[in-house]
Formats: sequence, C-alpha cells, structure tokens
Amino acid sequence: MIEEKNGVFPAVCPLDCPDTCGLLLHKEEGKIVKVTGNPDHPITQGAICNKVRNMTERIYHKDRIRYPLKRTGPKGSGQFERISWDEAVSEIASRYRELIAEYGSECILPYSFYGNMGILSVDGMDRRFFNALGASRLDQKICNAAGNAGWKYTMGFKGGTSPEDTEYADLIIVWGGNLISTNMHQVVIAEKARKRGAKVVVIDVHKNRTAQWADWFIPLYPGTDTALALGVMHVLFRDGWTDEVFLKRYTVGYEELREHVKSYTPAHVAAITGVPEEDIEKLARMYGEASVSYIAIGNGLQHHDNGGMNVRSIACLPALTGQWLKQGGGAVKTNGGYGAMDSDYLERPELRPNPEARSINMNRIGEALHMQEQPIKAVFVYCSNPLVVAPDTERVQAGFAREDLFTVVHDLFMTDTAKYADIVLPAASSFETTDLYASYWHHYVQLQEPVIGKIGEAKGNVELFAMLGRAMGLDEEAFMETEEEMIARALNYPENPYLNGVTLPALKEQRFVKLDMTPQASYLDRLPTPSGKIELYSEAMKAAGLPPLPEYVPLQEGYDGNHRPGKDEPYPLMFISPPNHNFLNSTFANVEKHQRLEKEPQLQIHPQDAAERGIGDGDSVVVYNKRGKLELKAVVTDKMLPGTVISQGLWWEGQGRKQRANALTADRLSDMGGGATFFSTAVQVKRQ
Ligand SMILES: Nc1nc2c(c(=O)[nH]1)N[C@H]1C(S)=C(S)[C@@H](COP(=O)(O)OP(=O)(O)OC[C@H]3O[C@@H](n4cnc5c(=O)[nH]c(N)nc54)[C@H](O)[C@@H]3O)O[C@H]1N2
Ligand SMILES: Nc1nc2c(c(=O)[nH]1)N[C@H]1C(S)=C(S)[C@@H](COP(=O)(O)OP(=O)(O)OC[C@H]3O[C@@H](n4cnc5c(=O)[nH]c(N)nc54)[C@H](O)[C@@H]3O)O[C@H]1N2
Ligand code: SF4
Ligand SMILES: [Mo]
Repeated sequence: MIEEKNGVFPAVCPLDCPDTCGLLLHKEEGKIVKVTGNPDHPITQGAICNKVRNMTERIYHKDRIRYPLKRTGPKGSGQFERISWDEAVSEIASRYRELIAEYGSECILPYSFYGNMGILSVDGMDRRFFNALGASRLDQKICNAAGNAGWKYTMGFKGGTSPEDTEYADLIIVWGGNLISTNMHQVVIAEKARKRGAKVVVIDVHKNRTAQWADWFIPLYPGTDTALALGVMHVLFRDGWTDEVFLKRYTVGYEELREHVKSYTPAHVAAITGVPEEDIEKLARMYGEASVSYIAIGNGLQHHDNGGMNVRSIACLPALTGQWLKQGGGAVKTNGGYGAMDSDYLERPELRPNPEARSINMNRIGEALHMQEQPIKAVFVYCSNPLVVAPDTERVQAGFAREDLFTVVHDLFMTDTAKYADIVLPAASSFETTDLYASYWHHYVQLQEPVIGKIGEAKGNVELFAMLGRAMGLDEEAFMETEEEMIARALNYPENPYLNGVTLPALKEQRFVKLDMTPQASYLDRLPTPSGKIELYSEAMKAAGLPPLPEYVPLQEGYDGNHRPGKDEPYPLMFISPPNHNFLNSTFANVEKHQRLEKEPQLQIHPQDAAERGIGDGDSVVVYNKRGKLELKAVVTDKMLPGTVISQGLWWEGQGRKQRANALTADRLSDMGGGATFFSTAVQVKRQ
C-alpha cells in the first residue's frame, strides 16, 4: 500500500476511543488527502468523528518531530538539537547501562498509556523491552481502574452487553458518560432504539452534549451516584419490581441487599444527590417497568474517591430486574475482556531478570519522581503526555524538571512532557506501521498495515523497542520477530474462546473479523466471581476492607458533614474536567484546526455561583486550590447544579496562560483498583 501513490486504503482508528472505527485513507500522489469512515465496518458503518476526519492536519502537521533530538537548553525550555538515530540509541543504551550498574535496573521507569491502541505498540514489543531490561513496572491505572475493579467485584468478567443488541432496549441510561463525544456509534444504535420507542436518560453532573440529546437529563452532585443507585434499588425492592427468580438463580446477597437499601429512602437520597424525590421515584419506576433496559456506564463517575463503588453499585441494577437474560439488556463498563489476547506471549514476562520488580501507579508519577529511597533515575515516556494528563501537574512537572533524571520521550510532537526530555525520538503515526486493533466496546478485530511511508526519520513503537532491545544485547529472539509473526501468534490463544476464528489470514482477507460470541450465551452460568454468581454481597470486598454491599461514601474534598457541597469550605466548588469533543485526551490539543473547533478553554459556572463572586459571562477567571491554578474564560450557565464547575478538555500549556486542568487535581487514589480521582477536586473561583 505504501508504494501505491493513488487509491483508497483500509485503516483503523488508533485512538483511545471505544468505537475503533474502520477508516478509509484516500491517497493522492503518495499523500493521504482525506480520511473517511469505512462503510463496510459492521458497527461503525462509515460514520466517523470530526477529530479523525481532520486527521491529516495532525499526520502532516509542520510541528511533527522528524528526527531524534537532544536537549541543549534547560529542561522545559524546548531547546534541542538534531542528532542521528545511532547517537540517540547509543546514548540511551550507555546511560541505561551506567544507571543499572549504579542503582539497579528498577531505577528505570516506563511511562505509557494508549496514545495508539495498537496491541504490538503498547502491550507488546515495548513490554518485552522493559521486562528484559528489568525496569520498574508501571501500574496503568489512569483511565478506568476504579470502575473496572467495581465491575469485577460484582460481575467477575470484563464484558457486558453486545453493542448491536442495545438496539432492542426500550430504556437506555447513559450514566456518567458523554457518548456523543466519546462513543458516537452507541448513540447511533440508541437512536435506532429510540425510533422503536425507547427512552434515553442521562445521569450526569452537567448537561453535556449527550444530555442535550437525551429524553431526560438528571443532574446530580459529583460522586453521589452510589446513593442514587441505592435509591433506585430501594424503590425496586419496595414496589416489587425485582425479578426474584433471577435473583435466586444468578446472584448472591439479594436478601442482605433488600434489607440494606431500606434506609436509602428517596427523601434521604434526594438530600445526598440533589435529585428530587419524585425524580428518584420516576427513574426507579422507568427502570422497573422497562422490558429491556441497558445502562452505558461512563468513565466520568469512576474518576472519584468513591469511583469503584459507583460502578459496583450501578452494576447491581441489571441483576435486580433480571436484565441479563434479555437481548440488549444489561450494562457495559468495558467489553475489553472478550478480545483478550495472549499477553504472556506478547509481553514475555519471563524475560524479566527480577520478577519481583516494584510497580509504580501512574497516577502517582509526581510523587514517584520525588522518592528518596530507590529513586527513579530514568523515565521513558511513550504514547502518553503526563505533564497534561496526570494529576497534580505542579508536582509532576517538578519531578520531570529534576536535573539528575534521564528522560526519553517518543512522540509525534513536542508535547509539554517532551520539552522536559533529554532525548526526544520521532514516533511514526499508526498509518505508517503494522499493528493489531481490538475494541473495548464492539466485537470486531482489525489489522492496520502501513499506508504511507514514515515521516522524516520516525519509527513506530515496535521497531523502536526491538532496536533498543537488540542494541542493549537483551534477548535476540524476542526482538527479532516481525509484526506479522507477533500478530499471528498473539491471536492463537485457545484460553480465550472468543478469539476462535480470528486469525491473521482472516484479518487480511476480511479486514473486520468478529469475535466468536458463542460463549456469551452461557456467560451467567460461569461468572469468574468467587461464588460464580453476580455478587450483590461480596465477601471479596469485605476481605479487602471495603463495604461488602453497595454503600455511599462521600468525597474527600469540598463536601460538608451533610454530604452537601460545603459552602463554608475554603474551596467550595467541585471542579470537573472531562474530555471535550474535538480532542482525544491531550491529542489534537496542539492542532490549530481542532483548537479552533473548541475555541478556548472555558469554565462553566452556575449563575448563582457566578453572582456570588461578581463573575459575568465572558469574564476571565482564576480557578485555584492548594495544588495550583488555572486561568479560564467564564461561561455562566445553569447546565449543572450550583456548586459544580466544569472545564472540558485537556489543553496544553500555551500562549503564556495557565490552562492545564490537572494543575488542580489530586493524586489520591480511588476506593478500589488504584484509580485516578480527577473529578473529586474542590476549588475556589475568582474574577481576574
Ligand atoms: N472526543 C473525545 N472522545 C474520547 C476521549 C476524549 O478525550 N475526547 N477520551 C477517550 C477516553 S480515554 C475515555 S476513558 C472515554 C471517556 O468517555 P466517557 O466514558 O464519556 O467519560 P468522561 O467523558 O470522562 O466523563 C463523562 C461524563 O461524566 C461526568 N461526570 C463527572 N463526574 C460525575 C459523577 O460524579 N457522576 C456522574 N453521573 N457523572 C459524572 C462528566 O460531567 C462527563 O459528562 O472517552 C474516550 N473518547
Ligand atoms: N483532568 C483530567 N485528566 C485526565 C482525564 C480527564 O478526563 N480529566 N482523562 C484521563 C484518561 S481517561 C486517560 S485515558 C488519560 C489519557 O492520557 P494519555 O494516554 O497520555 O493520552 P494523550 O494525552 O492522548 O497522549 C497520548 C500521546 O501519545 C502520542 N502517540 C500517539 N501515537 C503514538 C505512537 O504510536 N507512539 C508513541 N510513542 N506515541 C504516540 C500522542 O502524540 C500523544 O502525545 O488521561 C487522563 N487524564
Ligand atoms: S476517535 Fe473514535 S469515533 Fe473518532 S474515528 Fe476514532 S474510533 Fe471513530
Ligand atoms: Mo481513558
């Protein structure tokens, strides 16, 4: 495909988005001139988002890093000079050898996430390299760790309802998600359900795009979702909406739960959540009466101190009304478990000379870079931009500014993080490499083969880490395999029956290969929970020091003793910083086209909170707390309850302004799973 100058070529969207769209790349004179959706993709069916329709702006951006660079100015200054790949590799190899000799291999820390979802790129050759090196491990908990833990305690398996079946639901609840921006094809399917008469309810802390589209928007105070779910359960049990046959056969703990939720009366729950009593009754009645109900559980409600419990509590609801036996009924937190591949083969943990190596939670990178004992002396960042996406930016930045820290960043752009690197390496885009893509929402696996040549001297992750592995003399064989060999072997994994029939030849021939969903039919009969059933009461949670039944625990900042946003606190407003429509996390935040679409970083503030502070629409405001500050433009709106302020989008530092949302967020970990708590952030706001 690279050699052909003109034509239309299949591709996969590499971004960290559940939809994993099939794309078509239109080439003229060897250049991609247009990106469209592939109409043949069974789920995404040719529709793609605006971000990726404008992907060429990013691929061919003038600021793409084209050559390896070495720092010449102070850290953070962005001053670099061009060096050759040979120089870059020998510098990295020799610094690593010196550091390992003096401090041991665990002084090296990889820092990566899913800037490219290619399995070989981020869960493959890279892991082999850091395993063989004996580096510290990174506990990748920045995204959905709390929610996954809560889901797992309840359901056991990382999978739920099949997306295409949700068309048959007559009630769809989007709970803490902004699907129009973050999972647009679920909206397309929900729209089909709606045409058949389904109702869509959005439960969120602000009237996001999805709430504006929904039939009913229920605003609530941040981090109070467990209370709302318990209120719904109270009414379901009280009014006899529960499916007792299902509860008996497929769950444990329903009698304990029935007793437990008695105290969560609508009046009590209304006081906690800010949702009026009659709305709690109405929501429960809708849920009880629905013949097929589906809950899309978003990521938003689990980026909280109590985020694991929020998901755990919501995960109990479908069992109460027996939804798991209905086509299209149930819920999804993630469907990532269905497509699990042979990770031992891909990552080769047995290459590790130190199986007991420590693990560092990526949410605590700021703290980790300040550790005195067993200090981290080198960080290798790829597929992530921690100076923008990790909590408590000031601390993270101070860590990366350490003169004695040897930092390598592999990226397509000079990100805020790359500016702190000693060596910056040019990354190829996914359209320049071969990789394998599975979705964490739908059931189709796809293959990407290179469509254009590499820009400048860029290298893909697989090529880079294989080269580094060989340069460091680690394990010849593990670093010699080709991409296609790795793909073929990773798919050959009988332990996961859903992978049956997904092979490299099938991918080449069909482009989209569906997982074999046959085992899903007997899903409920062998759930991988300790009891084998849905755990409404969880002994495992109890053993872990968590409440065994769903229980509301208030957030740690900004709330008073009555579980209400605390007016008298120094930081009385809850600051929520969810993704925006036109960026993908911090990706695209440097692309002018995408910036223009988002206009500028804004703070949405309720008229009551604005009036109390003398803030008018369009005023410049400072949002601050003890960790940092942010300068934004105020938008006065009643899209949320008083006490909540919203700033969407992970903007980079720029134009002399302080714009990074994570300057305000804490690196506290969630109640379970070691997840991030981005949205449990209390702030004060004043006019500039
Ligand atoms: N356009 C776009 N798409 C994306 C991304 C992006 O950055 N931009 N990011 C991708 C990634 S990595 C992820 S993880 C997903 C995330 O996408 P979603 O699952 O949609 O999650 P978020 O957008 O983080 O948050 C969704 C909503 O949660 C709300 N929220 C915050 N706190 C609470 C709460 O306490 N209770 C309730 N009920 N709601 C709350 C926020 O207001 C927000 O509207 O999207 C992916 N897709
Ligand atoms: N305040 C706040 N903070 C958040 C969130 C939030 O909602 N609010 N969301 C959180 C969530 S859910 C997530 S998932 C994280 C996301 O955090 P990250 O995964 O760090 O996401 P990005 O900011 O998109 O950074 C990805 C980087 O990878 C680079 N990249 C892309 N492809 C490749 C490649 O093939 N090779 C290499 N080496 N680099 C590549 C991109 O250019 C980009 O700089 O952010 C978290 N942070
Ligand atoms: S970001 Fe999501 S919706 Fe947009 S093209 Fe990629 S997979 Fe599709
Ligand atoms: Mo995420």
